Amino acid sequence: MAPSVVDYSLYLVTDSTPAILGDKDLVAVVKAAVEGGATIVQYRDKNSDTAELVQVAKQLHQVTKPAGIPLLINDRVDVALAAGVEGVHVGQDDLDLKTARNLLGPDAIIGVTANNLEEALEAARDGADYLGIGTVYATPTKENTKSIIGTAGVQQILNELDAQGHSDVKTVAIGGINAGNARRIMYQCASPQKQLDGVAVVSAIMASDDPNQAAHNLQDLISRPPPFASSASKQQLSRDDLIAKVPSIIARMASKKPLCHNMTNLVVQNFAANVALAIGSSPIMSNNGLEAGDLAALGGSLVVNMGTTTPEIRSNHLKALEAYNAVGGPVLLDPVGAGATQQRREGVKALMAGAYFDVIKGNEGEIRTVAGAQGVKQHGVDSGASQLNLEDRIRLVKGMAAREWNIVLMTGSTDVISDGERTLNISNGHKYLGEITGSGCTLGTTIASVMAVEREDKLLAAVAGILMYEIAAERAGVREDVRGPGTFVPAFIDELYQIRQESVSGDGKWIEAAK
Ligand code: 3NM
Ligand code: MG
Repeated sequence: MAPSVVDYSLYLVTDSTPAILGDKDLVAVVKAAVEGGATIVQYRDKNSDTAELVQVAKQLHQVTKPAGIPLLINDRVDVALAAGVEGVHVGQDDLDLKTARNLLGPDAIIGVTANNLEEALEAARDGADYLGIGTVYATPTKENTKSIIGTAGVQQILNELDAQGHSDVKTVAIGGINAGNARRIMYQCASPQKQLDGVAVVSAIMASDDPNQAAHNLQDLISRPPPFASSASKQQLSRDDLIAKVPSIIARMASKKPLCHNMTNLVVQNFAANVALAIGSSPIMSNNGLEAGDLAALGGSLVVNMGTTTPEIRSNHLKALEAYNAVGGPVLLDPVGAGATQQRREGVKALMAGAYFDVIKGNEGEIRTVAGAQGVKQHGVDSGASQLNLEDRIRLVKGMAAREWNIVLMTGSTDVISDGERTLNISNGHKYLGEITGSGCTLGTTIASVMAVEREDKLLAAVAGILMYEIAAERAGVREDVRGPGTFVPAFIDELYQIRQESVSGDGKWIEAAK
């Protein structure tokens, strides 16, 4: 079997320990997984004696060979030679790649574990056929892993492999991958130039009661893009052309009255519901993750706001996110106070590892915390600096959106928003927004409401929400009856309502205030 034609899409790594295999038979599990859709198998057994390893390897080979898929041995070139299998997988502490290649020859498949950029580049230079990149997410299966690199870490490696001329080396991600995240991991790890060839799993198949079904399900999940993937290519419109589309999108939102599900903090529930009603969406304020599946089925969007979060609320957020991600319902993360406490920093990490967000919206400090939550070094951002200039803000927002394959909005006197390719600055708004509670949170509600109806172009949807919101604030702020924050709030809700009515009646002149 030529290494170049190997299908790496669903890479099964075996585990014979009782904690994972239970009382199942190893060979039977592998057979079921191969029949279910595993495309390559690595026999990994850190405990058995050599004679046993060779014997089991031969039995496994009798399963994989007729199925036309490769069998590799973890670490042990001698066992691979003795059993006559297709290759080996070597970790960083195992026999080096060049020696393994000399022993096994040019046709053997040799893979290497890569935890960071240096290891990946070295293995690629030395002629690895594929890299097992990880640890993506923390996993009880292998507790002595070096570091958790997240999808961002994998992406950085893919990027650099391509940039340094190693686009031909195959790649699989490993660590904590299961049916709940495999599809998102395939999507979010990709760099624009190089995608993962597959995912490697241990427990998701080996610990399953039905390894055939588990493999079948995983193969099905990774063979198609996730429902939240952008369906349309990003329209390369000028800023003015993009903005000109906004009033008709607001009109569409107001006529469809989409459901906007808010999992928000205690302080702003009432205000957020009023803002949703004013702009023409249909709010539901529910923090119960168990009913999110029913709500997600109604075709609306979800706001996850960390304002008054607790571990219990976080687990409700994760349940709801799973439900919305499964159907592609747009979700917006508002990481309120993200960097302020250890609890919140951990909360952000857990949410980022557990779900896809179509939009992440926050102020400078919050966005910087989220950007760092995956443990990736932020270019040009000194964590000690308190304030970024506009150029650095743009670079951070654009880079993070490209990395997450989503929309990132950093609010401020000038808002910066990007989908990783297109980046816009918006400078509307009014100073009273900074003098009332919940103005950031309800901007999230507004954007999410628009996202529920504008699914093709997520950036356009978010821009429409920001402009409606900030132009309404501007109009309210200059009204004669508004004398301060107190009178501003009802005037603001009225202006949101007015802008909605103008848009619905086909009068889109309000958008001319965009700046
Ligand atoms: N190698 P599960 S993580 C074998 O990071 C292995 O190099 C890893 O198990 C690495 O799919 C890992 O059950 C175990 O999370 C992956
Ligand atoms: Mg090893």
